[in-house]
Amino acid sequence: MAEDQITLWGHGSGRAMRVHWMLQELGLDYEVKPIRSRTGETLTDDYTALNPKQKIPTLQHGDFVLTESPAIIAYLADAFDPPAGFYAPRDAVGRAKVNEWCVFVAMELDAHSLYLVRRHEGLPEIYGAAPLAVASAKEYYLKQLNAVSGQVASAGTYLFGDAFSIADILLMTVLDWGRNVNIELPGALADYQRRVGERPAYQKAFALNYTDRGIADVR
Ligand SMILES: N[C@@H](CCC(=O)N[C@@H](CS)C(=O)NCC(=O)O)C(=O)O
Repeated sequence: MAEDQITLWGHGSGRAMRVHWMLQELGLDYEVKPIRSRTGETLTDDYTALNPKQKIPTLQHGDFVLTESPAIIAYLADAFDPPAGFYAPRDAVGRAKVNEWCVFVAMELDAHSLYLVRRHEGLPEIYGAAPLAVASAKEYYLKQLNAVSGQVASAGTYLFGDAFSIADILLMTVLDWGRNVNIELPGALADYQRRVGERPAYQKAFALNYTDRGIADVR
């Protein structure tokens, strides 16, 4: 299974970036199908059979198909041997703590905050403009970030100290997204964002995922 072909469907979005980045951290070879959201490319019969949600990203690993970016990177952390310095605990308590941060980032910072801003400020023609909801979501995002600042300040370099994990991948992609909608970060998190942005795997993934945009446009 580990040596089966890996294919990543998705390009140009923060959620696809998470999967590119994890594959780069693991040093894996993979094929990219560079389809994008809202181009019609996710609506074809063939793609809908893979991902009925008609969204990106989707991962194929041999015959195994998986959607949802947090689930995909968690699967990759389980299915492959983590490189030195990558925290991918195999015990229940360790996994639960990583999962706790992953769910927090995916729910509180992504789904309940920035995705709301994206839909109701960035895509009003599809989802409707809702300025009050957008302002409230931005405020909520900043409030929730306090929990993250505290963890980074006490843990050290990454969310779990010196070892990098999938929770950092999720967090960084959300911080980049927040920066992209002009939400300035508190100092400790701005430093974290700079530090994480120096990882070679992040930079390789960024260049692959955002081929038509410079790094400065998103970070
Ligand atoms: N919860 C999903 C969200 C996937 C998602 O919303 N992808 C966006 C691009 S970032 C998409 O494909 N949107 C297309 C659409 O809504 O039509 C994940 O994390 O993978």
